[in-house]
Amino acid sequence: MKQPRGAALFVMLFSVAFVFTGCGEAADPPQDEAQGAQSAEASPTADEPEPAPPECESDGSEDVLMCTHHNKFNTDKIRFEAGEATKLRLLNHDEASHNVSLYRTSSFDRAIFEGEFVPGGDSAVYRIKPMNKGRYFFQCDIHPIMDGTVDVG
Ligand SMILES: [Cu+2]
Repeated sequence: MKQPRGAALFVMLFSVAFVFTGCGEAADPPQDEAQGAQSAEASPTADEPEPAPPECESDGSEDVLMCTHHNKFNTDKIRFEAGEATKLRLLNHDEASHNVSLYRTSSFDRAIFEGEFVPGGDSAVYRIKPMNKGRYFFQCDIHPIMDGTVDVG
């Protein structure tokens, strides 16, 4: 009785060892498969069509149109006519409020025009007094990373 049991145990241990060895040898290929699956998973999301950006088209009522989307202005360069009043329309396509203020320098410490804040989904027309020729700077005062230059000429 003892010997057959011992043999059976030996066979079991051997099988277990074999199974482990088998797993160890097979460990590399499944990893590659997993990587392949990951990249295959990533491409459908990359191919998904992005929703069209909201429109930013002039209706002819303003001199300069600026739009916001995803907390960015549609432009980082705007231009005014020197010595003439400027109607600047701000179209806010975000949920956050934005404004446009004009500054003398890129340190944004001397505002020469401070635009009212425009709530998300709203728009406003700013009436900016005539400015002298030169380079100025604009920013959204809530999100100073939203900035750019104003060339008056
Ligand atoms: Cu803002």
